[in-house]
Amino acid sequence: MIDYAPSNLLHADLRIDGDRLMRRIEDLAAIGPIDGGGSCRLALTDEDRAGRDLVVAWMSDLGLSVTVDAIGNVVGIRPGRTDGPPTMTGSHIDTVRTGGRYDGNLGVLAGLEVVETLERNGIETNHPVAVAFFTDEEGARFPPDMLGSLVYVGGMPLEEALDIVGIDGAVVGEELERIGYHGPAPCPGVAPRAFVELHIEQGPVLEAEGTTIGAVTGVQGISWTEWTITGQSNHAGTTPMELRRDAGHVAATIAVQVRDLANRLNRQSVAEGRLDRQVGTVGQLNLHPDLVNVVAGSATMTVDLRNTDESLLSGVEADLARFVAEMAEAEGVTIDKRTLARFEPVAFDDRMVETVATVAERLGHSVRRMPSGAGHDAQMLARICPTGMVFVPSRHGISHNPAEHTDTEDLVAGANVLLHTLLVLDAHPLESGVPSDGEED
Ligand code: HGY
Ligand code: MN
Ligand code: MN
Repeated sequence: MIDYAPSNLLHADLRIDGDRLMRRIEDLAAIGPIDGGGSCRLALTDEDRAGRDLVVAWMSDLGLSVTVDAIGNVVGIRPGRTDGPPTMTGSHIDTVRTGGRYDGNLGVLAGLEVVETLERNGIETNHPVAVAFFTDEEGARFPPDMLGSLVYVGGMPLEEALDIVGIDGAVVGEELERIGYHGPAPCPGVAPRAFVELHIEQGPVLEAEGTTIGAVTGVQGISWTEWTITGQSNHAGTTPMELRRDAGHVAATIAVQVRDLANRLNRQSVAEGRLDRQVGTVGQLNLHPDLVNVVAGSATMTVDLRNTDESLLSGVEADLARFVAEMAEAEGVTIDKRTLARFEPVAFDDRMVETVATVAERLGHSVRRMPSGAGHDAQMLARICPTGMVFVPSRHGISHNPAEHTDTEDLVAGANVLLHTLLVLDAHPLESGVPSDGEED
């Protein structure tokens, strides 16, 4: 285990410049602005391009060598004393339609702030330091989520990703060309020696406990499916109830069942004293022809199911599928199901988790270990290198909402934990993919 006693704390008094970080956060938030102070920069839209161009300009201004790969991932590298794989940090700058200003952006801009802090203090690291933003982390326009980092780590062939059709009919490869980010660097990308991502928690835990830093232990499993229900459009006034094949009724019933399944499983978990919690969301629901006086002939909806326990998540998927089949039989409709994303739970290397926790304590912050309810690029990088995450609190646990907020002092605390975690990882050999017990290089 890394011995992070103060004597080992390199550059113990080094801190990031909070004002500089906040200026960059505000400047990026101003791209694709929406009411309430958030941003809308859906992946590969013009707004995403503008955000990308701004961050790439900042990378270049900092003297980083910038590469763009074939799925649009952007990596800026600051050289170290030696060549070889970088210690990497980063996240995403694409947003959902109702995005806040910190989701993803904090991790990328704190990475730039770490680089600028090293530059301005004349600190040369042993290894290169990389700051990355990955394409389409949200998956809201082009599913699955974490698409760019998934391709980066070799989890999806590039050609398959380039062919993905979005919710608006656009195609990933064509949009990358259109915005000028179909880059020359090959996919999969270079495996970093380690990856650490700073992110807002997007949930209520840290705030409720009055804790500043989360040392993230892993990411829960994610199941996204799209259901297309085909019934028969008919007259709302003349069609007797028993003759209807109402796709809208089936869709609504499925949405209620998603909530009931989650609640039922959570009651059982609480009764059995387990910590797992099921969540279920119907985020998209479209009826056709979507008119007041027509029984819906068809419906398309999405179901997002998540759990930290893979067997429970699979069980909920199976329960829902059975329920949908019974509903289809009863209402005389047909159902087509398409998987949009399916990722099993990910556990981060516990020595990375302990490094984040130890650094946070050494910097005087309260810290707790916790899983992530949201998906993150880190869950993909964990497939190819030792990976950890740093969380900071979200006010009222709100995210994917322009009201998303984290106090400046917490943002700065998180960026300082990121700075010193990267310095610890730089100072320690990472043979066989894990921090060693603290010998110097
Ligand atoms: O969906 C998620 O968990 C993330 O925001 N992409
Ligand atoms: Mn995010
Ligand atoms: Mn998000």
